[in-house]
Amino acid sequence: MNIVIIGSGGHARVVADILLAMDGMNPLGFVSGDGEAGTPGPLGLSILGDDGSLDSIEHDGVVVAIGDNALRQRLFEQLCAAGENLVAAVHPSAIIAADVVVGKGCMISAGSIVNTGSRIMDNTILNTGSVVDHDSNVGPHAHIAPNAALAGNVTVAEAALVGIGANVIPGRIIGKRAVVGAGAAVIRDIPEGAVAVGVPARVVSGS
Ligand code: JB3
Repeated sequence: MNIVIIGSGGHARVVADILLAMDGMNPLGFVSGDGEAGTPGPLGLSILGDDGSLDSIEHDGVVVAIGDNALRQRLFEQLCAAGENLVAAVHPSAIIAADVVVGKGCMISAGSIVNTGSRIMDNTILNTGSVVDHDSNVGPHAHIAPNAALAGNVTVAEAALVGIGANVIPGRIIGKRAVVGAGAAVIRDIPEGAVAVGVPARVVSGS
């Protein structure tokens, strides 16, 4: 499949590398918010143009490869409405139980583990080395950052961010658009829109 990568920053480069490692995926290049068409990009791929140029590029699918959850959600929804095929980029080294549901447009990076009974909803990022243990739900447009770990039966709601190296004990709920800071240890539910940091994690704003 010929795939256009939406975005051209660091995250897009990681997604490009994943697509190159996958069987049957052929990344064509990047569609950028700020780059000039034809600009040489990383991994031998070029900037193909801006969002307006997508229609003129022959392709089979797209991946929105932008870290910011709100921007990634907006572009994902626009592209879905335009009839685009949002494909998942899943690194071959990720370990994903056979019954796990992976939604459209997800990025699952190298070394991630997703255990049985879990659901990874549309347009989520499971970043490098992250762990989603059994029966957990990661909502649409969420981001589990590198080396963050969710224990069993955790829910991460829509567009929430679990920061790098954070841990969440079994059964906790991270609310919509909440942010869990780097290295935090979540032992209580985190409300919608809240920012929680520390060990144990305490809400510092938004509730
Ligand atoms: O922490 C890790 C491992 N990765 C971070 C990732 C999750 O998020 C990374 O370190 C960065 O902090 C961040 O990566 P990202 O999203 O690549 O950030 P940045 O380098 O700022 O790139 C944002 C990209 O979004 C740029 O290429 C912009 O051109 C692009 N962009 C912004 N608005 C857009 C638009 N692209 C398109 N096509 N359309 C837009 O409207």
